[in-house]
Amino acid sequence: MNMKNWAFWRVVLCGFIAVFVQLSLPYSPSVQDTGKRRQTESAAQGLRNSIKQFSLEYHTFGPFAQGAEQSGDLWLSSDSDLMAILLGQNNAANPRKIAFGEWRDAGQRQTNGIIYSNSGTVGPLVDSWGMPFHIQMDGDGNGQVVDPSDPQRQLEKSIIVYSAGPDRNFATWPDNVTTWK
Ligand SMILES: [Ca+2]
Ligand SMILES: [Ca+2]
Repeated sequence: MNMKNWAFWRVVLCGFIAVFVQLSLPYSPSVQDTGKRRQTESAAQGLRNSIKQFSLEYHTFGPFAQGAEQSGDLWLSSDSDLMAILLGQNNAANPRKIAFGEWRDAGQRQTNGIIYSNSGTVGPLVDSWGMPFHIQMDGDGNGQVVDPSDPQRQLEKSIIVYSAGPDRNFATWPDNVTTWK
């Protein structure tokens, strides 16, 4: 092979590599998405465990009930009120001032952690896509909660937590991250 031919094939080869790299690019966000899903799954489980610990300590879901009751069970979101209770910053609801969990600061990206105000006040706990979690608790004590993905069904759970997933929409279930599936 002479030098001219080699130069030609080198250009062709580089072209192939460039096309190949471009074709592979759309796959990298999905790898990133897997990481985000794992973080969200672990935050959802952590949140569920911390509510469980709270109910074992105080033998009630009572403090979470304010304005959240629906057909006997409690439907909440991981808002600032809930997080302040779980972090021991609400003396009326959590008089022993116990922190029932640890969560990272969501930081400037406001994802995967607690969003704090400038003055350091606890805000909502958000998933990897910046949305708070939804939570259901067995407020009527029958050992079941309604399956939010299929309201005709009951789940044999006392606490469930779910994220809206990458599309940030709770109503679209295929991408949602849940503690029971
Ligand atoms: Ca129930
Ligand atoms: Ca969704």
